[in-house]
Amino acid sequence: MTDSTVIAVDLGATSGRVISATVSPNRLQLGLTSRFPNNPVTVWAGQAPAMHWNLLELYREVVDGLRVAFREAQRAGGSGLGSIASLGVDSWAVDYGRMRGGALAGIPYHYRDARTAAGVEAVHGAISPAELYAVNGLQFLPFNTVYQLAADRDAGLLDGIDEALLVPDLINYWLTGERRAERTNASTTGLLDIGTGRWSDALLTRLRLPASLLPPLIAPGETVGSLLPSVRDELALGLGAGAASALSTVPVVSVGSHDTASAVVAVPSTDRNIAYISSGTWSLVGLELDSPVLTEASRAANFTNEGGVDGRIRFLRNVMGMWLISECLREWEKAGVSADLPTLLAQAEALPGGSVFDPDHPDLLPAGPMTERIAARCAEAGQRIPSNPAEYVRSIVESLAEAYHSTIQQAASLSGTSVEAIHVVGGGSQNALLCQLTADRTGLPVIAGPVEATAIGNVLVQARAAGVISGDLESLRALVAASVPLTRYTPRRPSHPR
Ligand code: ADP
Ligand code: LRH
Repeated sequence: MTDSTVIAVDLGATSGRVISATVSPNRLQLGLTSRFPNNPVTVWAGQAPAMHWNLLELYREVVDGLRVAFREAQRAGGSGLGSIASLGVDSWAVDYGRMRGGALAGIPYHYRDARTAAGVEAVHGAISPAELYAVNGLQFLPFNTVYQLAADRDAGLLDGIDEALLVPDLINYWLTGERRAERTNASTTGLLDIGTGRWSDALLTRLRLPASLLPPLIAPGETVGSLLPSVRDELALGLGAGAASALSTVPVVSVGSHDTASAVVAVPSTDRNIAYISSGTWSLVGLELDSPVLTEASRAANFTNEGGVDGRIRFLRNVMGMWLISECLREWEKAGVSADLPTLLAQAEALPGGSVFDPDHPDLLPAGPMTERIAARCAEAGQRIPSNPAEYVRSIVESLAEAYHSTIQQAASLSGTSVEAIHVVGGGSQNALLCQLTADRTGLPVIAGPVEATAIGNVLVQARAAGVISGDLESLRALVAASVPLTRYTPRRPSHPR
């Protein structure tokens, strides 16, 4: 086999896309892309508002996007739908649908919903954070699945529930009828034992969560299943006679279904002495390792050991990321202030500097009045309060660059790695000001791109499973480096004393 088409479904917390790609042993090319926003919905829930994902809307967008990709394959001629090797799904981590009798029961919650606080108390009342870390190796994030499940259990929301399906697993289930838990995303739940790679029965028992809640694990590259006949009919609408049956040969393949796992597959470097920043709604800042770091120092610094493709470990910390900018933009839009990101970034770049605050302060996690909260953080840090949108953007970018710098230093020292360059991938890699300030603050070269790293990582794992390409992650990364344009930022004199 020389080349093939695979389709990546990538659902980010800010937007989703369905992308088809052509892959051959020496070239990867992204094709037609269907993009759609991912707008959460907040509704009154009896005692307080609750924040949810609009998962049905997302699924509809996925189906529409797949149909567009299929139509494109037909138009391209050749073997038409027969040229499609597979499709694969990834999304943001931790969130899940509660299933009863094979149907979704209740609207899935957004990880920024306030209900998780009660779950944190309940879990830490039963198991200490140190004991948890020894088993799951995860950083403390108040929305890790384990805390959400504990909150749901205590609110009676798990009564009568047979299974919890993480978001990509739920989409896979709706497409194929097969219920699995993909390993990389399972590692973000807090219920996977990092030593054995299995669900931790010990944690489940101590947390009074039934083991039956968690589906059997599946690894990236394994086949989830075939499209359900009803799904094929829906996908084939308008594609002509015979399309539905042609789609029976297109399997759904398991990929690194945690978006960060897929993004890190596509970091375009074969060098192990690099740090990466997967820059989107969150900035995931760290290193790839062969084995976890489970020391007390690592736990105290809140570093995570997430499971990657091919058993690699992502040793990283979540930095608040582009969320800070997009939440400000949302606020300005509602206030009728004209605010478009490229213009604001250009204005922010023209400023001499900006206030630095802690971007990871827990107050900045929930949706809400972000400028007010940032102003409070600046005041607390004894820094000038920004007075217009460009100053806010500059302040956010300066603060993120500083957080990247300290996180990379810590990751290197906790794991005994020397870092020689930083790769920034994802939508945030287009933020030239942030890339340059990161180079300046760290004193390291920053290489930006690809923007669609997550979709590319998703594609690569499928292409390897189909036998179109082969080799270890370094071979896949060499293919990315040869296929996408990258931008290099060289450190200038630091804009702030380090
Ligand atoms: P996610 O997968 O979490 O939804 P993405 O990887 O799609 O996130 O990245 C989205 C972010 O990319 C936006 O929040 C925005 O800050 C950034 N971004 C998008 N376009 C641009 C641009 N032209 N310049 C700078 N940043 C951009
Ligand atoms: C990035 C991400 C990140 C998780 C968060 C919930 O999209 O998956 O890796 O910590 O969302």
